[in-house]
Amino acid sequence: MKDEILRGLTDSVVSGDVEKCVEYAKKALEAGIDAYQAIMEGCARGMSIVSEKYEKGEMYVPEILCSAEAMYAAMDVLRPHLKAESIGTPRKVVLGVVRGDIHDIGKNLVKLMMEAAGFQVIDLGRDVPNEKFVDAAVREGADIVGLSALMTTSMVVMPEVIKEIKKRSPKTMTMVGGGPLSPELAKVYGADGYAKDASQAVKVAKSLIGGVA
Ligand code: B12
Repeated sequence: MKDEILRGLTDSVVSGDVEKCVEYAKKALEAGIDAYQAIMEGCARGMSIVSEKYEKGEMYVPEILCSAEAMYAAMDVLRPHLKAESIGTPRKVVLGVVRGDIHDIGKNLVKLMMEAAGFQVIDLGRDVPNEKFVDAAVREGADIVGLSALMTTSMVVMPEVIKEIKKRSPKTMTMVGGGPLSPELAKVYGADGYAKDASQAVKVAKSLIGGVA
């Protein structure tokens, strides 16, 4: 039953069926499935399949955007049911997609998971100019700045942003993520942390602020 519902969620994200996705999200809640599990093992898994299918030439851009819509619709149903974790004093995370890059589906997933874990997320959106990250880090006294990039052409601005944050807001930790990034590259860029997906992002963020990883 549980597996069937999670598979239903995944399949309806892949097929971009908003109505079905909402239906399965409601079914998940009725069946007592944890909202976090439904998002990660239902919705996010669906988006991973979509990315793979795109790479293989089995799906095209308009279909991918339908899948994202379906995923967002399910997330709207599930979000209020995420168990808000307490991490003591709310920690601030400034999050955004770097300059020149409009891929924000992954960043939005990271935001949702971070909020569910008790972080206060200041979302700067996508195609964010370098100075906007730095200004927000200083203004907000951010504990962490999370930078997302999905393209090899856009990720190259990350070291510039990180360097400037270290200069103007030395206590702020930085973490990076997105398809072309890797732990090695994150180190080269001077980031304090890297995560390959949204649930890892939460673990890494907690370890950066000295919480339980
Ligand atoms: C969807 C998509 C689009 C959509 C974006 C819609 C949107 N609002 O996001 C649209 C159609 C608009 C688009 C446009 C383009 N795209 Co595109 N797109 C994709 C695609 C198919 C899927 C990306 C996605 O959403 N994946 C699903 C999410 C859930 O996964 P994710 O983003 O990786 O996020 C997870 C992790 O990476 C991590 N994470 C992400 N961010 C962060 C941040 C932090 C701090 C942390 C810790 C973790 C973390 O956690 C996330 C959740 O688990 C990828 C292919 C791929 N395999 O990735 C190409 C891809 C990224 N696109 C590509 C390209 C080239 C483009 C275009 C230039 C195409 C064009 N010629 O116009 C434009 C770029 C426009 C621009 N200036 O940005 C290339 C990039 C190649 C490169 N140079 O590296 C890819 C890889 C496809 C390819 N193989 O050619 N694209």
